Amino acid sequence: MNSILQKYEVSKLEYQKIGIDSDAALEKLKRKAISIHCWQGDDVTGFEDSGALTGGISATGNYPGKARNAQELMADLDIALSLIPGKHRLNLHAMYAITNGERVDRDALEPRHFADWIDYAKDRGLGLDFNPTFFSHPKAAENLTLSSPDEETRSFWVRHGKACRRIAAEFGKQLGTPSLCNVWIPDGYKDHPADRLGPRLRLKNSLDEIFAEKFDSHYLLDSVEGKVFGIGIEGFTVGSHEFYLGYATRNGLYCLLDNGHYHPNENVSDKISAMLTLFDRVPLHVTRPMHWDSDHVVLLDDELKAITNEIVRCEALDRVLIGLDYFDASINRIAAWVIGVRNMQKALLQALLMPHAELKALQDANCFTEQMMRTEELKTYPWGAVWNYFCEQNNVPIRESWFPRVQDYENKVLSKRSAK
Ligand code: RNT
Ligand code: ZN
Repeated sequence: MNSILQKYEVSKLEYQKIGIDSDAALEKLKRKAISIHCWQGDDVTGFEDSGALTGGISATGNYPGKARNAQELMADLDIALSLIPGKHRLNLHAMYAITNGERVDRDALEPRHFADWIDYAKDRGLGLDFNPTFFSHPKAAENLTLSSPDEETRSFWVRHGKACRRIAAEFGKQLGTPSLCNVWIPDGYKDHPADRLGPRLRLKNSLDEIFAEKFDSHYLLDSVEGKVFGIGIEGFTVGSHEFYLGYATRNGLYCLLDNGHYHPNENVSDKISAMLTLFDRVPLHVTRPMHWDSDHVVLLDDELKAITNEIVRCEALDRVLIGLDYFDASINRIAAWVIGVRNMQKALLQALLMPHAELKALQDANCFTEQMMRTEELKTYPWGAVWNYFCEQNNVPIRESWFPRVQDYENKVLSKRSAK
């Protein structure tokens, strides 16, 4: 018997003593797909040659070897996927259209411009999610898109939103799993505006136009993502949380929560249960804000565990759609993917190995001392042994042994790429 399995068997007995079936936990973990964001691979650059990243978001660092085209991004993703246990989803942005040299503006994008991505996903058994790209474009230079007072600009972005929903619906149809199409816009002002209502009314009208076309929910799910502020847009954000929460509730859309988009003392972990009372699904962008929406690599920190504890406690593994959203250009980009996705899964696993029903019963009986004691003692249970066994079961390297593969790829492939 190998030691990974031996350690697992011992740990399994420990969990059994507190009423936890670790085999069942691993089954659930295996079935939970994480939507992996393609944009970590190239610092949110895309394939359009449209210049700098705009919209108040920023990827800092210049680690060598970033993907410069679709072939490189796909190859890099393959390395990451080979080191992550389970079957997942890939989250694309409109700026990753593959047009083979043809210049296609954002309002003219069609499903055929994503045919190579559909083939890529089909070959690997991945689902696809999607995002219109309302930034890094000449028509978004003022950080005003769907709320622009310039009608030509506003209607251009409305056409983009409509085009993207058709593309995402095609993903869902071809891959047999609904595609989440998430609208995030950078719109806002650097300083205190003279008019807050006007931009918000224009945004509402634009969304009404974009969401007028109805699609089968087996193919397409729609969400809107609010925010508190962006760099250079500190004074006012048109698409604030309450704007979108209300809009989504009234219009049958989902309201996506990005945990970098709230005031630092507000926690998305607390918002999940509130949203579950209103919506049948809650999409997330899991990231790591450091002081602000800095989109650092997801670590196994307290807030990540608080988020997954809530998902599992609410028995909402199938209702909470987990997507990642970070972009660190200062470290190896493939390692950044692997670290973040594996951490997301580790956090889910530790949550799946908790006796939630018993802890809830203690709360309802006002036994707060015992509830605290049990919660704290759980923290040193041997979930690491269960995680290692999960990696072995799913044929990916355990612990730090995945890293030499990334180093080898860096030496053989990434180091040969010149900076663009
Ligand atoms: C920006 C939003 C948005 C983007 C991606 C690239 O603050 O979080 O989701 O990060 O669309
Ligand atoms: Zn986000």
